[in-house]
Parts: sequence; structure tokens; C-alpha cells
Amino acid sequence: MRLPLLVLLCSGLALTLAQHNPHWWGNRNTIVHLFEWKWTDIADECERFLGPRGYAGVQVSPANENIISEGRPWWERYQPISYKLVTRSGNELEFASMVKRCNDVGVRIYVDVLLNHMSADFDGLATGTGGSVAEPAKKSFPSVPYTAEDFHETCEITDWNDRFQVQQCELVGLKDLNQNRDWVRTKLIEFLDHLIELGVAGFRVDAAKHMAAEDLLFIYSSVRDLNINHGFPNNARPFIYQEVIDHGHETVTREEYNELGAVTEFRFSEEIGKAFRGNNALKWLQSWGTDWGFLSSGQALTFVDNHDNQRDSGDVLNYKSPKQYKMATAFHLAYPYGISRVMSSFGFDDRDQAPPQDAQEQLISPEFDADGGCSNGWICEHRWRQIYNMVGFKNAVRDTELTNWWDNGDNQIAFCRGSKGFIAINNNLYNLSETLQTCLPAGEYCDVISGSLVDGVCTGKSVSVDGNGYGYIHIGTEDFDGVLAIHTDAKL
Ligand code: ARE
Ligand code: CA
Repeated sequence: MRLPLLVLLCSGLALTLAQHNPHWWGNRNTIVHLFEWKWTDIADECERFLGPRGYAGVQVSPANENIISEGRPWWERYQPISYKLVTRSGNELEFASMVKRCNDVGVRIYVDVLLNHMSADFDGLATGTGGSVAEPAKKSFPSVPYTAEDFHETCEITDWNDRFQVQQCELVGLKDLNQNRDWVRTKLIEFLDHLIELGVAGFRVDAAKHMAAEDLLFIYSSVRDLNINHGFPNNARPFIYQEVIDHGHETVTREEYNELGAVTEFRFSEEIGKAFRGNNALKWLQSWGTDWGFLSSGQALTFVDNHDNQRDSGDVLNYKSPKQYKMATAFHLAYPYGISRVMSSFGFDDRDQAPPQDAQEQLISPEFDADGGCSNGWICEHRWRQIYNMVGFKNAVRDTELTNWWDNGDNQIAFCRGSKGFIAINNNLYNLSETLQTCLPAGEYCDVISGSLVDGVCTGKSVSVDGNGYGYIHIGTEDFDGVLAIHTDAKL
């Protein structure tokens, strides 16, 4: 029986509105997507790097069993065949231990969950990463179990502006679950509850646009509260952020979902890429945010690139354009807008390429060089000083307003965050050399882009701020990076 949307809205509203809270610990603010990492490596990373550097949480790759595809493309993980927690990232024990170890150092775990579909057609019997077998062509997934009647009729999405097709046909051939059926709802809720029991703080909901908002409302409202044994308060609801790709002219809109939880703001990614690639002057970023038609700040999950669009051509930036990428990321983390997610990639030359793996097709662990960067196929943008120091900047300036915007009428910009932080960016092909209002108390500050504050000294540039808050700011064409950032936690 389908309840009218209004009834569901009224009964679910109180609960679901709270599903915008990411449950960050302390003053932390930034989520990192450790794409395709193993659970044991993530647990280590929480303890040795993410906790100490002030990251708030990790988005992990799908945790439930998937089909094994020839050559092991990363996207096989988006083709589930059961809800057993066994993937190339690890098994349930390893998952549980990761969640606990990360929570223990104040880093939350958000799981990428696939509620829309199961795997696509496969010749004959398919085997999963947990040993389950399925016959996707017959929509038979005995390990759940699901049978053909749990799915929508097979059809193809040919018109992305046809609601029926988008929500009830098969996204790239993936068998489309019917979330209006009690059995399907029950299985999905059990799966989410299981993850919550293990201590996760929330979910990235894959392909949310391909499911009716009212079905998602029912599911989200039905899952249990977060596990108090992992440090969450009583009655805390899981944080939900939904992947809805809406460029602004879709039939199924992001507004159908943003009351249920946060929504990925793809236009943020596209516009920030465009600006820092030099296709839109940075001075226009003064009005960045809702004036650009973006969702309200608390509803927008923001990112420079994600694991899909970093593989597409176009304006979106990725690690392959490091100077522009670091500038865009610095702006992302300095400007008070959105729920920020940083991408951490593995290197790729073609779209389907597998993540770093050994001859037995086991995922390999990242290795680190003397600077702490990753060296064996993992890119680890989150370990780039210019990025993790901006995560620290964002923590330091939390809850302050943007003031004192300055620009040169072109591609040089600067602004303050209260009296806690100041950033300048130069994307012109000539020097930025100005005495600017930094809004900071008088003193000597370390630029956290060209270096850090280490044992009482700046390893990079420093800026002296006078009694009126002014400082001489220089970002030259000879500089390695086009950003300078100072804040009160990096004061000599
Ligand atoms: C793979 C093969 C396909 C094959 C299929 C089935 O590539 O050729 O048909 O398997 O055998 C990922 C990969 C896919 C992969 C899939 C399953 O990206 O290549 O297919 O896993 O293994 C739309 C959706 C959006 C979706 C994007 C990719 O709306 O939800 O397409 N994004 C999520 C994930 C992906 C994942 C899936 C969904 C599936 O982030 O990583 O796919 O779980 C316009 C529209 C958008 C549309 C976009 C497509 O912008 O507005 O709605 O996004 O175009 O570019
Ligand atoms: Ca669907």
C-alpha cells in the first residue's frame, strides 16, 4: 500500500529534516572520499593522518558484495549481488573494526549505498566478491533473496527527461529494484540498519534521482537511530546525502530530494572547474553560492570533482591539473558554502581502469614517500599539503563570516573569514603584490600553502600583519602555487 506523499511527509518530517546533520566531531568540517581504499588502510589512515589533520569523515566505497567483472574495473562495485559486507575493500570484521577505529579518533564513516539496483546482465551465473551466485539476466539474486517480481519491468532510459524512464527503467542496464514493494523496502532498511549498528554516521545514496522521493522518504524514516555505543547522541539520525545530478533543467529535480537529506551540487563542481580553468573570471566568485542557483548551504554536498566526473572531459578539474586543482580546492574550503567533500583518487589513463591491485587482483595498500605523498598508483590528493592545510583552515575559521572581499577586476581575489583567516588567490599570469586587509590580529603568520607552521617556524612564506590588520601579500608567477592562506592556528 502506498501512503499519500502528504501523510508520509507529515509523519516523517520531524525525523527526516534532521538527516542533514553530518555528526562531525569537534570543529571538523571536511569529508574525504577514499575511493576504492581497503578498510584496514582506511582505519590506519584515520589514526595516522585524518584524525591528526582534522578531517571530519570518510566516504567509503560500496561495502556490500558486488559482481566480479573482467579486468576488475572500479565500477564493478556499483553492481551489487547481495548485502553481505564482503568486497575487495575487506570483509565485515574489517569493516566493523575500521568504523570503530575511525570513530575513536573522531573521524566519521559514510557509506556509498546502492538502493536503486542490482547488477546488470551477465552471461549465465555470476559470482560475487563474497562467493554468492546470482543470475542477473533472470533478476534472480538468491543471497538476498530477490526474484524478478522485486524489480521494475526491463526498459531502457532513452529520454532523461521522462520521469517514468529515469525512475523505473534500467540505468545503464542495471536491474532496477522496485522500492515501492514491502519486501524490497524491508531488505534495504535491514541493510542500512546493519551498517548503522556497526557505527557508521550516514550514507551517500547512489543514483537517488532514479528512485521516487516518496519511496526514499519511507526508507530513510524507517532506519534506526545512530549507534550510541559509537559516541553518537540519543535519537541521532543518519546523515543522508543523495546523488542527484541536476544541471538545472531536469524533469526530476534536486528539490524533490533536498528536504530528505543533502544533495550533491553538481553545478558547484562544474562552475568551480570553469572558473579555475580560466573560463570565467574569479572576480565573479564574490557572489558564489545560492546566487549562482546552488542549493542552500546546509543542503549542498560540494566537491571540485567526484569519482565519475573526474573521468569525463569538460570543465571539471582533477588531479591532472594540479595547480588549478589546488586553487579550486583552496577556494572550496575557504569560502563559507556547502558540506565539503575532498576527492582522493587513484591514477588512471582510461575511464574503466582498475584501482591499484596486485597480480592476484587484490587491492594494494598505499605507500608513502618522504613528504607523506602516495607513491604506488594512489594519488591521495587529501595528503597534498595545500589541501590538508586548507582542511585545517576551514576548521580554524568555522562559524565566521566572509568579509572584505577584494579583487583586481579579473583573476586575483582575496577575502577574510572573520578575524580568523585570510586567503588570496592569483589565477592571472602576472604577480599579485598588494597590501591587503587580512582582518587578523597583529603578528606573524605562516602561509599554509607554501609551507606549514612546524616547531615554531614557517617552512614556507610568512606574512606580517600590522596593528590595523594590513599585510603585504605576494603571489608571484614564479611561485609554485597560486594561493596564499593564513589563519590564527598558524600564527608564530
Ligand atoms: C558499467 C559500464 C556500462 C554497462 C554497465 C552495466 O560502464 O557500459 O552498461 O556497467 O553492465 C558506474 C559507472 C558505469 C557502470 C556502472 C555499473 O559509472 O559506467 O556501468 O557503475 O557498473 C547518471 C546517473 C547517476 C550515475 C551516472 C554515472 O543519474 O546516478 O549516470 N552515477 C552513479 C555512480 C556511478 C555508477 C552508478 C551511478 C550506477 O556515481 O559511479 O555508475 O551505480 C546526465 C544526467 C545524469 C547522468 C549523466 C551520465 O548528466 O543528468 O543523470 O548520470 O548524464 O553521465
Ligand atoms: Ca529506479
